[in-house]
Formats: sequence, C-alpha cells, structure tokens
Amino acid sequence: MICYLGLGANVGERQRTLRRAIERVKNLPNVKLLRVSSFYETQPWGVIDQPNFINAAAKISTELELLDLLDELQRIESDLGRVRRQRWGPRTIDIDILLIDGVEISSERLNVPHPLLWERDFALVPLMEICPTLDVKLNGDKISRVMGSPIDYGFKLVACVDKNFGLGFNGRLLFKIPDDLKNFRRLTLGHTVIFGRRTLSTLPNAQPLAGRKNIVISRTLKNFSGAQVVGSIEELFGVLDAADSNFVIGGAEIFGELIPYAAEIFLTVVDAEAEADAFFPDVGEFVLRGAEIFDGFEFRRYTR
Ligand code: A4P
Ligand code: MG
Repeated sequence: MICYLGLGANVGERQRTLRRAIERVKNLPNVKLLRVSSFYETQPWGVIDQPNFINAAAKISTELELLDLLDELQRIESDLGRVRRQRWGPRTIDIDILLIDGVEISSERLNVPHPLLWERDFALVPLMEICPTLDVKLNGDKISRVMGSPIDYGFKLVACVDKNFGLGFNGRLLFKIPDDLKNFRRLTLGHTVIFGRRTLSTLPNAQPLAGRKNIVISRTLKNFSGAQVVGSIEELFGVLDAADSNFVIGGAEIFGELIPYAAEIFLTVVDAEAEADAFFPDVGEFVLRGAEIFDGFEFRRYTR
C-alpha cells in the first residue's frame, strides 16, 4: 500500500522536530519510507492567530492495517511532545494521512483522502513535489521553500555491486576493480564521505580516507582518529554541511537508512553474479540517467 503523509509543526524547533518525526516514521516496523519532500514555511490555515508552520510530505509503503498505521503515527506525535488542545491550533507536530493509492475511506477515526486536502496548499505543495502525477489546482496561499529537509543534504550514494545488486559477503566487498576505485576517488576527493563502522574495516588499512572529511555512523564507537563519529542519523544532520557533496559509501544498512533522502546514486555494476549476503537497497524511486559501459562493468548514474 502506497501512502502519502503530511507533516506540520509550528511550535519549538520546527525543522528538527519534522526530521525526527520523519526518522521515526522511517523506523516503524512494516513501513518503508520511500521519499520525502522539501520543507515549506506556510501561513497558518484555519486558526490564523498562531505562528507560521513548516510543512512537508512523505511517501511510504506499508503492510500495516490503516488504523494501526494511524495509531503508530499518533504515538509518534505524542512521543515528540504533541498535546491536543485546540482544533487547528498550534502543535509541536501533526502527522496526517493525506492520500493512499487506490483507497477511499470515511469512518469515525479516519478519512482518506484527507477531506480538506484540496483546500490546503500547505499540504498540496509538498505532496505535489513527491507525487508528480497528482493533478491539482492550488489556492494561491503564500508558501516558501525553506532549508532543513533531509533531502537538502544532497546525499549521493556510491557503491559497486554485482548483477543482483549484491554488495558484500562476510563483511567484505565483492569486487576490487582498479577503474572503479579510480572513479570512486575522483568522485569523492575533497568532499565528505559517510559510512558505517563495519565499512571502516573494509577501507585501506582500516583507516579514514585521505583528502576527504570522514563521518562514521555507529551506535557503539565513541571516537576514531581522523574521523568524526555520530551515533544516529539525527546526529548526522547536526554535523553535515548541506553545501558540500555528502557521499554515502556503505554499508548496506547505511544505504538503506539514507536512500529515502538521497539525491543521486552512482553504481558500478559488475557483469558477474557473486555470492552475497548484503545488498544495495531498491532503486525503484530513482530514474537511470546514464550508463557508461566498459569491459566487464558499467558506471550507472541515477537521480530522482
Ligand atoms: N482523522 C481523520 N482522518 C484522518 C487522516 N486522514 N489523517 C482523525 C489523520 N487523522 C485523521 O486529528 C483529529 C482526528 O482526526 C484524529 O484523532 C484522527 O482520528 P488531530 O490531529 O487529533 O486534531 P487536529 O489536527 O487539531 O484536527 P485536524 O482536523 O486533523 O486538524 P488538521 O486538519 O491537521 O489541521 N496551517 C498550516 N499552514 N499548516 C498546517 O500544518 N495544520 C492545521 C491542523 C491547521 N492549520 C495549519 C496546519
Ligand atoms: Mg491531524
């Protein structure tokens, strides 16, 4: 089931709260976060005498029953400090189900599509960004894009895989192809590389990469000479420079965490089938923009 969520916040650190809410949605069991919109600053709709909102939209696929999904979303709202006081009033975080592909429902607890969706540019503008086939007429409300969405960090994923998108086996990479390593170096030199702790041990001499800013994501590692260590994706956002190129270089788990936010993917696909126990995530939300074909492998580039 493909489902579009609308998120809004107008109390506290709005961007940070939205990022935390999106991370929480991403980590729900039986939910896969596919895509996130930019953040937009919007004027309050309904009850006008309250601060501006930041709004965003997210696309998920889920196996959950609808009411279980609603329960989970409401739990995230209350965990992040949402208190229900006034209808349409100020809120730390609001998560609404805007649309579900092929589903119409009106019941006591749930109305989908959200009945007021078409009157609300604060919901429509972010939604259109991640659902380009949606054909809507906007109402002319004042809305401006602001920075702070996870997609504003411009993540670029770089990996070398076999025909089946296999990445590694037993904690080791599947391939060591000189032309691929050269291409990797050309892409990443002078920029930021982000990777998990287990990927650190696959780097030359298990050392950070020279000539690049190295960031390790690890729940257990506290520090590592030559690299900055962060304990979570939320913490990662706190240390990144959105203006730099932020290359994500593995492993499978980190690719999975960051692909919903990624702008671009560089894949070296080797013309072989190897035994693998770690795989690159599904690139279904991306479009193949180009391929350079060589003897035995090809360089592919994907964007949204
Ligand atoms: N509910 C029914 N359908 C849905 C659905 N599709 N998604 C029920 C989520 N919930 C749905 O919501 C009340 C009840 O609606 C829920 O218990 C659920 O069973 P709530 O979040 O507890 O209360 P609320 O948010 O105050 O009411 P409502 O009507 O949901 O408010 P909205 O529609 O969320 O509007 N202006 C700007 N610029 N940006 C905003 O984000 N948000 C609001 C709140 C007002 N003005 C705004 C914004
Ligand atoms: Mg609501």
